[in-house]
Amino acid sequence: MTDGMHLRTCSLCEAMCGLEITVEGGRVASIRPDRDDVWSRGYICPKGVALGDLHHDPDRLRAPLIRDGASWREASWEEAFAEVERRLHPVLQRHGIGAVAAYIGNPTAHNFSLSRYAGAFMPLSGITNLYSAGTVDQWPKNVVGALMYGGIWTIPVPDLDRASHLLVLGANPSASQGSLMATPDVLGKLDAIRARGGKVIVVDPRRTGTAQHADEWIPIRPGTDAALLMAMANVIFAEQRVDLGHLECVVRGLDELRDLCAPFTPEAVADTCQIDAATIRRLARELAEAETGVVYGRIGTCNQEFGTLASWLVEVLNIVTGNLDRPGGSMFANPAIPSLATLRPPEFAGGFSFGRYRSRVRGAPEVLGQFPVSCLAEEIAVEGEGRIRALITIAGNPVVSAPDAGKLDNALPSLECMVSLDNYLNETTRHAHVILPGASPLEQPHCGDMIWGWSVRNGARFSPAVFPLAADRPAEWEILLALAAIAGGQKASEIDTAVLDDLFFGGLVGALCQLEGTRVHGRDAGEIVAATGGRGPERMTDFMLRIGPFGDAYGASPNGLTLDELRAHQHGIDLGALVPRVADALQTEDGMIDLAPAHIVADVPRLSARLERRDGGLLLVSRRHLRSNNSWMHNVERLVRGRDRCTLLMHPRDARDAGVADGQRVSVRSSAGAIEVAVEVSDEMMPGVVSLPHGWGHDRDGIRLGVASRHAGANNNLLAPGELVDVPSGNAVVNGIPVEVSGVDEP
Ligand SMILES: Nc1nc2c(c(=O)[nH]1)N[C@H]1C(S)=C(S)[C@@H](COP(=O)(O)OP(=O)(O)OC[C@H]3O[C@@H](n4cnc5c(=O)[nH]c(N)nc54)[C@H](O)[C@@H]3O)O[C@H]1N2
Ligand SMILES: Nc1nc2c(c(=O)[nH]1)N[C@H]1C(S)=C(S)[C@@H](COP(=O)(O)OP(=O)(O)OC[C@H]3O[C@@H](n4cnc5c(=O)[nH]c(N)nc54)[C@H](O)[C@@H]3O)O[C@H]1N2
Ligand code: SF4
Ligand SMILES: [Mo]
Repeated sequence: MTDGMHLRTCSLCEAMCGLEITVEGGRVASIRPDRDDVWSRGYICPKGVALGDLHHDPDRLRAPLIRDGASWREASWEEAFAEVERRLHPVLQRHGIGAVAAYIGNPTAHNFSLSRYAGAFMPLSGITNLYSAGTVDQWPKNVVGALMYGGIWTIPVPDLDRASHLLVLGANPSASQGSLMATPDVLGKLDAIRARGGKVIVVDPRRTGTAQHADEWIPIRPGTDAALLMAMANVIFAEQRVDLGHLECVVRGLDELRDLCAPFTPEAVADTCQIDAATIRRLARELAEAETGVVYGRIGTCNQEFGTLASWLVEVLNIVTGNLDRPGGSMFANPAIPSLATLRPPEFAGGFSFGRYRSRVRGAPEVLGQFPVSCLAEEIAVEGEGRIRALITIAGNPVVSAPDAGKLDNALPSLECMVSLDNYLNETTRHAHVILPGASPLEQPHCGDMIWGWSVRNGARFSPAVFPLAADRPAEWEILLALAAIAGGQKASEIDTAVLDDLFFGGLVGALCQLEGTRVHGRDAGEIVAATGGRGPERMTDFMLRIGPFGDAYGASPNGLTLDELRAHQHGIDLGALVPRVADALQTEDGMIDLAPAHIVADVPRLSARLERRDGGLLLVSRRHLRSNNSWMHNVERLVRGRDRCTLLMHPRDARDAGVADGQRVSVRSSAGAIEVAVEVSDEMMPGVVSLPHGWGHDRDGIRLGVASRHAGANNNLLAPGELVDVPSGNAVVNGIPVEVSGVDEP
């Protein structure tokens, strides 16, 4: 029944490639690019081809596992939920919901069910102790979006198709395929900028594959992008090049910004950034003079010492050069299906504030409702009132992906209850008491959720599941609802997820019918619910599409989109190039963009102090590889075969100084820990900086990852000190860690 050709969006990364998947005899026979896909037009990468391997992977869990001492037994879903209750309810009775925490991992954002129901899980369960991969990722962007544009997820995107000048900092789309910049074939788009006479510049301590598609590579000392960008702003002010263009009447704080930049002259920052002052001046002038120019910063500018300042200054430079919200500049996408995640949480109705409460052990301030993920280990390990005694992980592998990984690995066994919603028995889930398997990427429908919020064009597409989920298996949204209900105190045997879903959906429709500005404001919620068919994420998608900017608004725009209409367009619907929409995108209290938000400005003295610090030693940064995806795709043979990729890249001069030779095994040590890897001597690194991939270290006992265990690599995050965070966001610093390197065997 599943045999035949299926059109399908790849859900693995933001490129959202359209695929043609051929199934024969119940197995994936081939995966090819869909040349007629309106979005990706035939683009694909090797991971998309591996979706079949993931689906058929014998190690992928298909039934729940319950811990039995040191071993595991497969269980029915009823038994598994009963076991969750048996472990969780005593914690609730003794310590209350405050002793229960959740960790939400990255695949949540790429999963049809999880992305739409993570928002139901939190309020239904009553859990407020939330940790996520967000604080080792884009939390600085969320802080900046909230404070400048009024929305946590209001993050403008480079208009790659029309830009004539692109300055990329700390991003390597040749590996990552773009992040907070959704597009297929980024490199093709960079080439096109140059082909039409434009310029692409990459600022990165490593001469990456992306730099090879640029006009210029500018190496930078890790963690100093904020100083560079401050100096560029300084030049733009000093040379009277500020041009707000059509933003004049929505921007405030220009004078304060000018004063803040004043001390950061190119000469003042040059030594710190290791970029000469003349180059910094030129970078500023070229941006200001470009017909349409845009600055783009990603993980290397977030996961670092000054993540928020750097992310703020990216926006600042786009604004003061008049490039925000203009074609070819930095623009706001207009998603056809607005994500629930983009709705402002009620606790921030009156504007965003920070540090409303503090973490128990280190006193870290809350930022947008979360503590740094590196707090999780100590909140579990340190005894006392308020200790975390139960943890639910959802599509996350923090034992590999989060900083100070060793501490977390040691802390998890002390939990009274740990439940993981995950497809694998891996480094994190091996500590769980119950593992509940999610669907494979091909076993559920797919429809991009929040990713369309930062796509370089507007569009939409829906793909049905390729393989049906076995009849006895709940979908992931049902698992989330059941877990939420158990955490909320309900008995597992009495849970009816259909009722919970109706409650959640009805509540959502009711709230949006009352919210001013929505396309159903003032409408009868009961009628809207009755007019929306299906259940679960499909029903929610239909609703959000219909009330979205291109939707039929339940009859108000009769030619508008519905999910049925979207389904009929199997290759997707193109909704056109981005259009200027700043007034509509802004959700700030006064409808203005504050160039100098107090919470961010308060961190500038820390940057000034950084200019005084001399640090001559080696700094470690991270890197990604096209054939890898954070920690969880190393069990696919076709992606890991070939030479070892978990190597330390090191400049020849540094290798000579450390007395190590290409291919030699070395010890890499930081204040947090030590690992051993092979060194790869390469002048693609700038001197003084070494690079390791993250996501490896599959050498732990008790995991069930046959292929990955044979290509174990070492865990980069054993080296990341948990106390290193970007102050305004609490985001982890995993780039720019001081390390020492020495040989452990003969060269
Ligand atoms: N040193 C260093 N560390 C980093 C980074 C770095 O650049 N350097 N990058 C950081 C970033 S940007 C991120 S996003 C984080 C990622 O951090 P995490 O999200 O914690 O880690 P992942 O490796 O993505 O783990 C994903 C988990 O989800 C499971 N999974 C995959 N698909 C599904 C699914 O469909 N359903 C369910 N239920 N489970 C699924 C996998 O088996 C795996 O256990 O890592 C961060 N860590
Ligand atoms: N193939 C693949 N694709 C992925 C992922 C994956 O693991 N594999 N992960 C996905 C996820 S979760 C994310 S968040 C995105 C991330 O997408 P990107 O942001 O493109 O991430 P990286 O490819 O790690 O590139 C980060 C770059 O920052 C540089 N860098 C490090 N420190 C600094 C610094 O201080 N300053 C500057 N200027 N540069 C610095 C590094 O050398 C590296 O080249 O990728 C996504 N796509
Ligand atoms: S670039 Fe690769 S992983 Fe990303 S969506 Fe396309 S095929 Fe999938
Ligand atoms: Mo990420």
